[in-house]
Amino acid sequence: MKKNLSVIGVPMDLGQNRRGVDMGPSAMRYAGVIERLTNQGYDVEDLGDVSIQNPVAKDVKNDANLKDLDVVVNANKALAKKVKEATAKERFPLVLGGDHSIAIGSLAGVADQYQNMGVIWYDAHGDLNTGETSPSGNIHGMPLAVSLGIGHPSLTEIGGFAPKIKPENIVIIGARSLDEGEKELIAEKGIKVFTMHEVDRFGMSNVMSQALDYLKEIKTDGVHLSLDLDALDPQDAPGVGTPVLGGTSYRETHLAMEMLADADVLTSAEFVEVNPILDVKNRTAEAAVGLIGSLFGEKLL
Ligand code: B3U
Ligand code: MN
Ligand code: MN
Repeated sequence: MKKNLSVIGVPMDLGQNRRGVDMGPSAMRYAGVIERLTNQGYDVEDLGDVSIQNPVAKDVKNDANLKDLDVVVNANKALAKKVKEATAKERFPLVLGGDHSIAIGSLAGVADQYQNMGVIWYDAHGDLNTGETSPSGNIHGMPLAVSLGIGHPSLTEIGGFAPKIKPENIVIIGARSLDEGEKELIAEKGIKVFTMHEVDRFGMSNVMSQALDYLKEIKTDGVHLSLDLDALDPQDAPGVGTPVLGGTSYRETHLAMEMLADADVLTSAEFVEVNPILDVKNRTAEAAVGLIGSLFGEKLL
């Protein structure tokens, strides 16, 4: 793993319905994320937060079933620029959300620098909707489709090129809530998915080994981890906007992070959907920061 990190906060909560996820970056900083990384010997530069234009917009609808499209587009353009700059300076971008719509900007920024990006999407959801298939019109349910070049052009063209990633370069882990249109897209594009069924059946260790082998075959030149805290079971991560029962445990997720650290393949990461208003004593932010610790090499002994 690169020894120089750039931390970028994105206080975005307009990609979904529940207010408060804009405080996610503060909650993770409060839980000590910068100190944890510094203690591991990293050179950490905290770039602060991307500013969100009109942060009080809400459910601004358009014909395309995309809520608050303009604000989401502008924030992602700004984020993509910061991520691209950090990557160009040989730094590892660590993005703190904010709702998952910000993955559009993270991936636009890294994909500018890596031609054959792998993506690990650790999430209860597929985030493979478009305005046409989305049951909610919430853009946080769409970033993976957008990054494949599928969706509204003002989203897919962020950064000036599309697509950002190839379907065969994606591994989804932890899925247990997929909409019909998402299932169709998964089948059509042949996207690799380890649902909770596979996690239960084979165990996290086996699933992560398979995921890492799969990405190795593809010969990726960079790998991005997009970790949605709702992948975890709501008992371990209650502070998320759309909790889904039956998720990965805190320990299983630590193991996944430790295996990623050992594999030493990641070039960027983001932790999203921490909502302190829905949380219990900052438990979800603390879980996120604990996981970040493992991802960046903290050991128990
Ligand atoms: N698939 C649903 C729900 C959802 C997606 N992402 C989250 N929830 N966190 C949708 O609205 O697209
Ligand atoms: Mn998500
Ligand atoms: Mn999710």
